[in-house]
Amino acid sequence: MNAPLNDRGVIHRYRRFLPVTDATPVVSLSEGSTPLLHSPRLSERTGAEVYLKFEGLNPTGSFKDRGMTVAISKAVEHGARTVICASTGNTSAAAAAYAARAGVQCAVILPAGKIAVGKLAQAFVYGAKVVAIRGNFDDALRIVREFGGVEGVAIVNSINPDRIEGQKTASFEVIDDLGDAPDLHFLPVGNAGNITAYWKGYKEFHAAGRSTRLPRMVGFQAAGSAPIFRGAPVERPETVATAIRIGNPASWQGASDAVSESGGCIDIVSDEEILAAQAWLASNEGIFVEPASAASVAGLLKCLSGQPCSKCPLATALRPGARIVLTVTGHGLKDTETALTFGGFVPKEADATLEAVRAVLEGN
Ligand code: AN7
Repeated sequence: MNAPLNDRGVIHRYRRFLPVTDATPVVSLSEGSTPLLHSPRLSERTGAEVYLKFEGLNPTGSFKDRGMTVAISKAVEHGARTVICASTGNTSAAAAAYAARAGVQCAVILPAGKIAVGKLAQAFVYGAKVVAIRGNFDDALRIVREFGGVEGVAIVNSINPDRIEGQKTASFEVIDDLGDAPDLHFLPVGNAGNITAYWKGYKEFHAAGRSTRLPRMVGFQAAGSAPIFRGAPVERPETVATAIRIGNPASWQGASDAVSESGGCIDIVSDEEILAAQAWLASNEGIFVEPASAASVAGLLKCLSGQPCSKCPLATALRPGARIVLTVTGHGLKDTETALTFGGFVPKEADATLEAVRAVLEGN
């Protein structure tokens, strides 16, 4: 029902694999169908074919839009008048936008002082009610869970299975673009919903005969926020990549299953490695992603430089013809403050003359 002419969103594209019916009002901003960009330099460095799934090109600038179109559509179908989420920023931006589109209220609970400014601006401008708690993401999610039974309120964190359903469409797109699943799939891990969703999507398309194989799933956590890697919740998670500053992931089990079933692993990258990878990707491939997103690239570079984790599946994939996909989850414009601060970027001023400008360009 009601798929307007301009709706090219993930529900429209993959309806048959999603929990929607003719009774579901489709709330979409034409998310998904993001580019799978070939990376010439990473391919050269690995000897394999490396591709970047650039999720920053979704309507609100991150992969969260895929899950949100399904979650909000289902919430509206079930009569919700308010949606609520805890967030490190991107979920709140997506929830606020899709709630606005649906004409329902949105409330977002955020860790105070730890949200990239672009994401905070999105939540406000899309019209959400914003509460910044003196606590971290894990505290915010604990509070949101308590709204579970409230009449007319739908939780749109990834503990809502409709979010995972929508996010699995990214795997479908990778398979549709490559003609098969890749050998390896790298992605950042925070609350672990995305790695859970990708693995579900790969398994479903494989079962449907749309791919001949399954990839090994490799997830990267920030070293200061790495509960799955360390095997225990982290009480005070810290990282410059605020999107994945999470100490007790809701989809921990899903991530563990994805790596054990696929023969992959969870590894860590330091903040320095994350920021270096962010700068490298922007200045070498022309792709500006936020710090959390650069964790997948940092992970690949780390594995290549000879410090892989003990179970690293990369060795088997470093051969001509092997295909490695890295998801870069969010746009660099979300968090320009971090990029400017850590890059030490300040424009050099000059008088408004040719000579003065040339002198600056030549470094005098
Ligand atoms: C850019 O917005 O958790 O492992 O509340 O924004 O599925 O959590 C964001 C997570 C990676 C990690 N990259 O994904 C939130 C939130 C970016 C992100 C992740 C997030 P999950």
